[in-house]
This record gives sequence, structure tokens and C-alpha cells, in this order.
Amino acid sequence: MFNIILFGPPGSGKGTQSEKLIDRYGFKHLSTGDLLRSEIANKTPLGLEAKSLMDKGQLVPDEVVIGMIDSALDANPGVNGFLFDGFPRTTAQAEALDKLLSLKKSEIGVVVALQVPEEELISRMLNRAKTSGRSDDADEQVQRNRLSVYTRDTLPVADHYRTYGKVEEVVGLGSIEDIFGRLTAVIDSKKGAPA
Ligand code: B4P
Repeated sequence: MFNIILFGPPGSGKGTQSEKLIDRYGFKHLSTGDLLRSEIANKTPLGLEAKSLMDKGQLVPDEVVIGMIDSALDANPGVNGFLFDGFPRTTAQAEALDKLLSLKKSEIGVVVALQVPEEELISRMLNRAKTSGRSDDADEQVQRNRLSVYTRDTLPVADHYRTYGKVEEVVGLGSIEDIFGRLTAVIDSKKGAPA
């Protein structure tokens, strides 16, 4: 099993590239953003709690997303690898993920970190707001808040995996196809490398 974390700030294209990567490699896609939006659409108590936080650009509590990932790992035995998209977003989530995978005799193969400048991120998210229907997209102040939460809480996740030599940085600017090419080059070299 080869597991990947697609890492990057909000709006860096994690969801966009994940769709292409699962087509190419057959990974099981686990997006905590998508799982939370599905809870919101189904108006579950968890979804209602999550929506109020997401609309402000804040993170949903660690125990909630860790529980979702734990269930999703158990629900997908025998897959050839997981692609984690938007998770882990805090060091506590990263440590929990490492433990859950080690219980399954597995680990993270590579963390691919998309690099995109802040003004481009804001512009992409405001653009996405025109079609996404996402209430967390429309307000520029919310975007700025999401980016500061990312810098404070999520960037340390990259440091966590850097200590294990697992982080590969990829330029996230340019066409979707160009970025996909850069990502597959990294993944192919890591998948082929001996453990
Ligand atoms: P997510 O759903 O993870 O989404 P995201 O970070 O906003 O966006 P992503 O990087 O996937 O960008 P996309 O491909 O859409 O998070 C939403 C919220 O959920 C969080 O703020 C948080 O509240 C909560 N949450 C999720 N996971 C959590 C966790 N683990 N812990 C706690 N809370 C959690 O791309 C963005 C736009 O750019 C799109 O419109 C796309 O078309 C465009 N785009 C993509 N590539 C482009 C390119 N190369 N050039 C130009 N535009 C491009």
C-alpha cells in the first residue's frame, strides 16, 4: 500500500489534482473537506457544527476529522493506497494518522506540498465562489482568515513530515496539466523507490 498526502494551502488545487491522481493511480480518495460537506448536505448534527466553523474559515475540531478518517480507513480494506486531501491539517491530526496507519502496518509514502502565492490563492477561491455554492468561498476576509489558520496550524504538519524526509515541494502555478505532470513525476519516483 502506498499512501500520499496532497498538502497545500486552501485553494492550492488539492481537490482539483486529487481527481486526476485517483484516475491515474486508483488510490482511494479521502478528502476531509468533501466528507464534511457531505455531512452538511445531509444536515447531520456534525454537519451543522462543522458548517458554522467552516463558514468563518476555522478548522473543525481534530477529534471530529480524526474520527471520520478512522472510519474511512476501516471501511476501505484492501485498497492499493489512500490519497489524503486536506488532511492532516494540524500536528495532532498528523500524529493520529501516523498511528492509525501503523496499526494497519502501513505509513505515508510521500507528502507532496503544492506551493502557490497568497494573492493567487485568494483570487482562485473568489473565482471558485462563482460556481461552487460554497458559503466559505465568497468573502475575502474569510479567505484571509483561512490562510492565517493555515500558516499557524497547518504549516507545522509539513515540518512534522520533513523530519522523516517525506516532503516534496511542487510548484502549484501554471496549467492544471502542467502541475499534474510535476505531481506524477514525484509520485512515480517515490512509488518506484525501495522502502
Ligand atoms: P477543503 O475542502 O480541503 O478545500 P480547500 O483547501 O479550500 O481547497 P483545495 O486546495 O482543494 O482547492 P481546489 O482544488 O478546490 O477545506 C474546506 C474547509 O473544510 C476548511 O477551511 C476547514 O474549515 C474544513 N476542513 C477540511 N479538512 C479539515 C481538517 N482536516 N481539519 C479541520 N478542518 C477541515 O482549487 C481551488 C480553486 O482553484 C478551484 O476553483 C479550482 O478550479 C482552481 N484551480 C485549481 N488549479 C488551478 C490552476 N492550476 N490554475 C488556476 N486555477 C486553479
